[in-house]
Amino acid sequence: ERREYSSQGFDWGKHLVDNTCDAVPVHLFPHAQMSSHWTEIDKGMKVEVLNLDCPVPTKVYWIAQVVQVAGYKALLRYEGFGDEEKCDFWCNLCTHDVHAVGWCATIGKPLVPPKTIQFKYSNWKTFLVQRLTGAKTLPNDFQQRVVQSMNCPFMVNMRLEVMDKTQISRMRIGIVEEVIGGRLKLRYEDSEEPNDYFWCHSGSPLIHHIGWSEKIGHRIMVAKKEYKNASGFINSRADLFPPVKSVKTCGFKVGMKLEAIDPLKLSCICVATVRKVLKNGYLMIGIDGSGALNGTDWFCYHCTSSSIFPVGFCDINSIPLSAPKSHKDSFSWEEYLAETESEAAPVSLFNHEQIQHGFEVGMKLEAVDLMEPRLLCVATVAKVVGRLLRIHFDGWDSEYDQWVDSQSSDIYPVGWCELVGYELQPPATTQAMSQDTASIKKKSKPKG
Ligand code: MLZ
Repeated sequence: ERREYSSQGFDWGKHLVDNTCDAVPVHLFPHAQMSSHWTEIDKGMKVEVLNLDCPVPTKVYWIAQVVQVAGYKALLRYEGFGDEEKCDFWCNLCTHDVHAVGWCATIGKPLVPPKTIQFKYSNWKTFLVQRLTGAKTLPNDFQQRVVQSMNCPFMVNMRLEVMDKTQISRMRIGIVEEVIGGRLKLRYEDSEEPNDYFWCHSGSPLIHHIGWSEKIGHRIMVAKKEYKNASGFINSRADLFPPVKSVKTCGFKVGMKLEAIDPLKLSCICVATVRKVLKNGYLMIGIDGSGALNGTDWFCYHCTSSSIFPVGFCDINSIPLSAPKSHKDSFSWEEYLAETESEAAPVSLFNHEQIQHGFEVGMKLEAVDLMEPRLLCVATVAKVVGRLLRIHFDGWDSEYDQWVDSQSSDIYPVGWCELVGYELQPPATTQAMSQDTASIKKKSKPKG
């Protein structure tokens, strides 16, 4: 069942046209519904779609041509309008009211031309035959594929391990309360607050199967007894989670320096240190000069993570490196390493996998605000550095920007929220912005 949201009157089509922007194509998001089928979708193809310009009380359909594709959405023009664009309309191709050409005939529904242009032809049949000869349409089983692509192996009441948002250096037990489009709404099992949730995608690196922390030697806040037996809930098994690259020997050593995305301020890449080496290639990374006591803000990254980089990465890629406060004015890695008597983690230890992704600066998408992961927002690719993307939230200060991997499961195509029935946060308006800049967010814990 889909929920309907108004998204406060936000109109993706208008936003794209006003800003003369393209959207990131659906097939660039490996975790997104219909991703592997989307290369077949192109402008010029024809579909049968609800006729909104027809004075009858029942649903009738007409043929339309795809003028432009933006994520899941398409700009459509009813056949018969010729070059006239004034009645073009945006439509999510994955909704129930879009079908392959031939669908109406199959189920015995008449095709009815829009009222505005009804006078134009006396023989619509001949006109359509002409227009449809050789035209591409959707695959016949398009609707079934959409339904199938909504499947998610995670179920309500499943127990798993999830990062503790109040103390990111440890895990906690979470219970799946709701699944929307592959995203999970999790409740911390031990939490007493009623509306205390954490949202993430089922492919997120922040969740693991029950038993994972114990296996890799990570901290988890839980009584040993509860950890093993829970009644009424299903303990998640390892095979539900995306496999991580296995590493035979992890060369990272405690004390080695590196550069890392700050998990609490994702617009910054910071000077960081390996604080702990766990099993199976997992590391605890601390941001230098962060000041939190007892390593409560250390963060668990896998050694193959695309969010950690060798010393010099920012410099090579002209990204400002965030140095510890004590070194803000002039930072040099060479001096810093000497001063702290530490060594840089060797470049060979990092993930060098090149990804051909196709994301380009200026393209629009829907992105999770990871500081408040309940929020899915209108966003733009602001920078591309190899496989790394800088995501900007439309209308918000660049302080809110986030560095994410191009294969992150926290970014989605335009129209995704509409497809799965989730609220989309529209761009901040200037008015809302000025209220907000009064309290520009400093480092804070991720919220629900
Ligand atoms: N009002 C909150 C939420 C900001 C959400 C921004 N999303 C891009 C704040 O200002 O912290």
